[in-house]
Amino acid sequence: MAEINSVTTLTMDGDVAVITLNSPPVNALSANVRDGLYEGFKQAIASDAKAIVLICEGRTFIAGADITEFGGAQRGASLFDVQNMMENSSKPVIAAIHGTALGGGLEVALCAHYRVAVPSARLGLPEVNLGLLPGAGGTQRLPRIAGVEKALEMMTSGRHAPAKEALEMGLVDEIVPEGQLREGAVAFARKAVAENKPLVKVRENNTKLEAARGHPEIFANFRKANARRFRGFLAPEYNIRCVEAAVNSGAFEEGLAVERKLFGELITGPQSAAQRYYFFAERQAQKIPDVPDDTPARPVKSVGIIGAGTMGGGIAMNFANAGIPVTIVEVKQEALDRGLKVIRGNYDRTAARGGFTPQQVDERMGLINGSLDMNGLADKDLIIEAVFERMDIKKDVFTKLDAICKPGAILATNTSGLNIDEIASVTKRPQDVIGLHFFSPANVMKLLEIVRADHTAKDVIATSMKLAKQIGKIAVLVGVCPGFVGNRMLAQRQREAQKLVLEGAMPWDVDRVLYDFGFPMGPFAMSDLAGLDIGWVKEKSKGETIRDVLCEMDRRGQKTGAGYYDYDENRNAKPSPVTEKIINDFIVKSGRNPRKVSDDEILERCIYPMINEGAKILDEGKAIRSSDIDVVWVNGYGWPVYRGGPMFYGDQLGPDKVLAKMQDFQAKMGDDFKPAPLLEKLVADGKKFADFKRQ
Ligand code: T1G
Repeated sequence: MAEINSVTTLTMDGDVAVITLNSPPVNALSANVRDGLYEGFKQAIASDAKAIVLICEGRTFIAGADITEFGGAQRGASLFDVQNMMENSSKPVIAAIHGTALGGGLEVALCAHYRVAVPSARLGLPEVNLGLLPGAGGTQRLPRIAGVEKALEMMTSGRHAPAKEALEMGLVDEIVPEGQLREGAVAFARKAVAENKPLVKVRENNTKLEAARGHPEIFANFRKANARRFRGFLAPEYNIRCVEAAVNSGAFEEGLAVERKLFGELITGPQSAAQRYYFFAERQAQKIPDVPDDTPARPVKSVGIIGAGTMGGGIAMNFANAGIPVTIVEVKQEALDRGLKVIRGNYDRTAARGGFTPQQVDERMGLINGSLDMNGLADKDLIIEAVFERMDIKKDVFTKLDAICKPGAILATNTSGLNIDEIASVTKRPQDVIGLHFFSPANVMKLLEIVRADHTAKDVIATSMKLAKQIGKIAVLVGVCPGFVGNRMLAQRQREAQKLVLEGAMPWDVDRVLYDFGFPMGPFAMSDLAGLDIGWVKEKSKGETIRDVLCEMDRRGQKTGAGYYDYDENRNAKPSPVTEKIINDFIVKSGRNPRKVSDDEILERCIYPMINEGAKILDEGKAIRSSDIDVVWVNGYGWPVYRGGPMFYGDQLGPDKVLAKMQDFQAKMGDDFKPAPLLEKLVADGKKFADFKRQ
């Protein structure tokens, strides 16, 4: 065995040279790995081996370029030189794939003459999720091997295709048994030599490109079909242009030149910077400084849920989807029946879209039981309360749970902002109480705000963080304060949105500015969707707010065909002259004159107070780091990931600019814009939100 460098070895398995990478955690193509590959292939090609196998130790094959090296000085061997050496090798090169061959990793594998994989392997080009495109020939080689349509779908979705599908699309040449990758790859290599198999260069296979040549509709239709999903993002369009170049340019090198140019534009642009920041932000959020990774978690083999309403039902589905039996407790049979019927309906709709097989639906429904008896929860490992958002009701439920549940059971509340310390105070086991704040629809929304109360035990936190991953959620640990992180910051935006309308901005102006910024929907369209009469009481309504007036006129949102907007029969919204008159009358009646409000002012007044509130949240220790706040907003509130998150956006703007604008607004409009002390301190210290570390 020859050690090429600290992460690469070259061994001979009979007449087959085996280059092995071992660079944890994911064998990313760092400078060291590229050097190892370059030297490894140079030696293997020069050796008397008849074939070469590339394989990786650890959890996975190469999972891409080393993202931490982006933006840094170019060091080490060039990836292109490694790829050219592999492709032009006079000996068959076989890539042996396990785990995830992603991005640059798949691009390296596509320069091998053949690829073998174990059944659990997954392959993909997810660069688009980093605001990028495959920059090592992937945009030119994937369409040649998998076809144009498949390449467009894989490159713009970033999804990881399972080995079986990869075999069907020609990305993999053979599936070898799980746990026998090395043997299988060496055997394949020997067979290639024995059968004098051709040294296939993917770059030379133009058949599938020629089939697409002269069919620009392929691209036009693809763009049209995905316009909504790609809105605001640059990378998907750039990926499409590279595949177009592959089809329309005669030569591989021409297409490669387009790839390099567009890759260069993206990697130096703000969107990729934001999405790369966000990639690490999501992983950082899993790290709790005072709860070490090896903190033992409590077993959660059974779950109880109090309340079969929209939230309770959605929450139950998450656990059933993860194979964990759930008991939902309700007070009345009809409420229970209604809740279980809604769950069934949700599953049936997903099955109708091909998301589940009927058998999978039955399996999941089989894991969800209903009950009217809370005592049935005595032996459950985790109980989640999802009842009406009133403190007295929550306290009553927790008092009962405290008496019923076994020692060591985790008692969680799904409150979206009530004081969890107060809820825990009615139990003799506050250390077992935690907040698990799911977002509606709970079976769909990825975000889970895990709320740490004063006495919550570390193993309860560790268990909840681990469980979140198990049920496919992205968890962020936050502290107890009104509205926690997400809703607390949202309140700032909602307040300003309402105030802007009372000054003359129309609801559709505010919505347009936030929609163009990248949010999926503005606050007023959102209110119309949810219904303006949530929490509105007809008997008590005195036309004191614009919402009151709208509801009194039976303009309660989409469901009544009118709210802030007017809706056509297809629920398409359009600005309403009725609402405009109501608003202007309202402003005049309050003794003010409507004024023209600029788009910039709308954006700044909706976003800057959120960032300012984020600074308060950090200062109070209700979030561990600024990037956690960004993970909450991207996953729970539709903040466009290509802007990183509110705190990242604040850092891009410059905290000094945010402070100056807040001070300007405060001078004009009062203490709603009072700068957070931490914001002032960071500016004084010339620091960014990302620099903030809790002492
Ligand atoms: N570079 C650097 N670090 C990486 C990394 C990468 N590509 N991928 C993962 N890590 C780190 C991660 O930060 C974490 O670190 C640890 O590995 C485990 O990751 C030229 C331009 C592979 C599916 O986009 O999707 O190739 O927090 O917690 O859940 O065309 O990581 O422990 O310190 O996510 O098991 C394209 C990105 C790059 C794949 C594993 N590749 N990675 O998931 O573990 S661009 C990607 C993933 C590129 C070329 C272009 C996932 C995973 P820490 P993890 P996991």
